[in-house]
Amino acid sequence: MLSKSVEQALNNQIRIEAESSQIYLSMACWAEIQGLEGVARFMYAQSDEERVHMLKLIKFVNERGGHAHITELNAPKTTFNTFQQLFSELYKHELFVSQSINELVHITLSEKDYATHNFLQWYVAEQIEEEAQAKTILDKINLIGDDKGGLYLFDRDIQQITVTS
Ligand code: OFO
Repeated sequence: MLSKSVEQALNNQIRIEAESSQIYLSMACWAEIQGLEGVARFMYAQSDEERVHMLKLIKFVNERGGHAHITELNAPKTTFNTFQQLFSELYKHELFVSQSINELVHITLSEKDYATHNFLQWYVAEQIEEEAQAKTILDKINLIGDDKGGLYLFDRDIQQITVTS
């Protein structure tokens, strides 16, 4: 059984994962209309992945005697100045999500909720991967800068990155 504060914190994370999915969907749309198909595909996959993260939390809350709340979300940004900006925002967003997972883990420990603590370890591991992946991509795009040929190759190469959920 979940305590009220753990339930509330999990519901907050459900909203964050839903917003992450929308943010990456919006990034996918922008990349698609710029003609960078590989980047768009990567972002669509990221968006799907965030929805999986959200659903996992929803199921857990409902199975543990809580009630997962589906709420209104903040609208994501729709345009970006450059691909560097796009990937810099992706990386920053992943750092924010990691921070939020850490706070959630902290709450489960202070509530002595070891079942939820155990469940959240999957998210802790996932965030390590997501941060590393976002950082690798950001480093590459920073090297390329505005070079059109470099961007073309980057768009082709990003399709090789396998998305794990
Ligand atoms: Fe849900 O992991 Fe990215 O944000």
